[in-house]
Amino acid sequence: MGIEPTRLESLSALARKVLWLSSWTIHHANHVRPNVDGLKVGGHQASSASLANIMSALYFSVLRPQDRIAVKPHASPVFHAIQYLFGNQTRDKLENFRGFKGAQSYPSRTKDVDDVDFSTGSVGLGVAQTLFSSLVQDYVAAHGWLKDRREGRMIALVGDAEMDEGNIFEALLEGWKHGLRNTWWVVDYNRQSLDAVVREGLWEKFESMFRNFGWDVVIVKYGTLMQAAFAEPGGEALRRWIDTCPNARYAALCFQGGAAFRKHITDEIGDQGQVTQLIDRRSDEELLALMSNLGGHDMATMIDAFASIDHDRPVCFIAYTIKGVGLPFQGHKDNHAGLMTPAQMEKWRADQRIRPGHEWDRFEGLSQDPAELEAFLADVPFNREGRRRLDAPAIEVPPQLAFKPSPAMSTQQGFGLVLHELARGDSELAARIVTASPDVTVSTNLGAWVNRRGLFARAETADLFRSEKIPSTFNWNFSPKGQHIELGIAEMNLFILMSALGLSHAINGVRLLPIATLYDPFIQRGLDALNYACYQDARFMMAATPSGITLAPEGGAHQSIATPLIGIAQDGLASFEPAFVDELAVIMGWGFRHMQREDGEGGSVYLRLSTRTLEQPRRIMTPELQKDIAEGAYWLREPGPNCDLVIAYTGAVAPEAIEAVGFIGESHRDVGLLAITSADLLHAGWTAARKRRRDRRGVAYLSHLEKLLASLSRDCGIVTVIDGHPATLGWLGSVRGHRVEALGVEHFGQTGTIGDLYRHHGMDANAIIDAAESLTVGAPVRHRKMAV
Ligand SMILES: Cc1ncc(C[n+]2csc(CCOP(=O)(O)OP(=O)(O)O)c2C)c(N)n1
Ligand SMILES: [Mg+2]
Repeated sequence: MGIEPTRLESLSALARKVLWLSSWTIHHANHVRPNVDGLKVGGHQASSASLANIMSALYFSVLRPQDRIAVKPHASPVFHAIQYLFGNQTRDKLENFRGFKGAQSYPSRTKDVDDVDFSTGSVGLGVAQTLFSSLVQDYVAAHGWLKDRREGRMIALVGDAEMDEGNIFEALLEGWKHGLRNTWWVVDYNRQSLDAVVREGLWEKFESMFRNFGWDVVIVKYGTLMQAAFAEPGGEALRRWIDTCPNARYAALCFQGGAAFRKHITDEIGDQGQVTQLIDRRSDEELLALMSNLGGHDMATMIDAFASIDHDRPVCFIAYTIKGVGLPFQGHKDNHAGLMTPAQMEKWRADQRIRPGHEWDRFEGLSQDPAELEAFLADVPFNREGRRRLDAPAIEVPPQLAFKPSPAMSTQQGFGLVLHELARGDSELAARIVTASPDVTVSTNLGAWVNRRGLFARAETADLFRSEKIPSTFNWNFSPKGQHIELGIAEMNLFILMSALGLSHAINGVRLLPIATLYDPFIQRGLDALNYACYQDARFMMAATPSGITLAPEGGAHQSIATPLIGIAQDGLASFEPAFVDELAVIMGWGFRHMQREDGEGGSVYLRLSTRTLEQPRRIMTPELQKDIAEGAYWLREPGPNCDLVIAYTGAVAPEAIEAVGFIGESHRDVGLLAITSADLLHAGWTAARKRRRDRRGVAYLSHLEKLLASLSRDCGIVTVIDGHPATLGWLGSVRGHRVEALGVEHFGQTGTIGDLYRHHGMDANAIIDAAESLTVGAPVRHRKMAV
């Protein structure tokens, strides 16, 4: 091995340039650009410096167009600087780093212009994303869809403190189960976090853990200067001293400089002749350069380390680095938010031979011929095929999804029936669906789908129970053609897998339609990963079931109260809670289309389902009704001309609402019954309509809900009811100024029958009637007789 000297020179020069540009970007944001908020841009300079060399090695030499990378959030300026050198990022956006529409603080797929592969920001998630993206690549390849595209490596640049995030370990376990390949994690082992210096010996724990999971581990500790020094007489003693020096001490000495290193080493190892001479041969500056020459900061060492991998097993590189290397605060434990002062920057600028006013010039201050560097950059493999983001045509979705109806069913059952019907057919839509569940495949009604479509694994395994002819409802055959990915219980993994599957069109150029199933309350376990998946615009559908207190006997641990509010608030996720299965089928069809929209309007879909069996309406699904269901609401009973009361319900409480309307109707003839399939879309539509009117883009434009409520008089009362937090629908009164009584669940935990709990939480028919009476005048309404 060994890299050609001129190539090494160019790479090292570019790495220095990347360090300069990333630091200048941050400096500019703080000291040059007018900063009206007085906010300092912290948390970037030291973290970026730590990775500047490693990232330069990767982007300028090691990476191939098919590789995909998740960059540690605080190394975003390094990423942008590299892209700037490639000509993929503009000076304007760098000057506006962290500003409105400027380069993003953390690399963002959706907001940055420079072809970010994976967004990062919430530490730990980007790391796991690479692992799951590799599994998705295997899935796509096994189904024969990769065609002539080459397999890429999925690479994460990981902070050492980032490794504290539990989701990384959850992902490791899942990767091991699925025979992970083509994944590299490069740990920036600077032994510093945000607040502090990390524990001693962490690398040993990493090493044994990764090896345990079948990973190759490459420890990159010493740079070439160090290696040369170790070969000198006394070099071994120096190496021992470096190896035993505590993290905090090493960091502090890096900050203090060469003289401090000299004093400390001499004091600690005493006069040992050769080692003393080794140190004395070097000036303070040279000694600091030697001691800062950890593997991660040495171009040749990093290139060799990456080139040493000749297999497709996953690899963890533990690259020793110094946080803030090359900057005045290198190694200081407080440096996470550290910034150079203008005076320090001025000195550094002069040292780099960068003329004032030429700070953004791409090759300023480098001794190499600019034309040569330009030619070098033009030939970099990573950038050779132009824009890396791919696309795939949308898969056709039929106007109506079929299912085998029965007179009474739950939405959870209906979900299984719709998928079963798709599984029985041979549509392209069904071929592109890939389901996944965190150990709740059977209990969320995916069984029939899985029986027909099989489980995915790279190697074939038959269901032993089946081959032994032991009766079982489920057929668990694994094969490369399977379409269900069975996960362990960790919900974080489920959502990161959705994030990876849901970006397959952009990463692999192959459209997949991923569906996740899980228990509704456990959305909260994976919420940050769900948010992350939405943030990077991954497209998937999730069916969360059972939900609410409707699974009454299961008790508080499994009851979800807040999820409808999550459904409203989560950006990028359209949430629905149908009551009836024909509605669900409409929503799923709409959902598959929504997941494939590329007009800035598309997104992911959340179906909040229930195990409660309801009598199903017998009706014809007209195009008008379909449209209303997909827009979030329709009148199950139109309000009459003198309507003074509306009952608006969502989901599994439909029977209570219908029953209450029956009683109320005896004395209020024109009462309306509003079926709300999506509080989320209604709210979003209302907000968008107001904005449109304010912007004068449509002065008379009304949202779907505004149109539905248009005929009601101002003094009509609205009772809302949902098996979830009442605030989900409580805002309905603000739309046109109606008084509202919002019913729902605010407290955890009681077990009981559905009847017990609806009574307990005040959302049974009588509670709805009471709420209605409090909003109206007139004769008392007859109530449902209670069993004694
Ligand atoms: C989930 C999450 N929690 C907290 C943070 C805030 N944060 C950003 S960087 C950081 C420390 C990172 O240390 P390390 O991973 O070692 O990276 P370094 O700064 O050393 O490069 C923290 C706590 C975050 N971004 N995400
Ligand atoms: Mg660190």
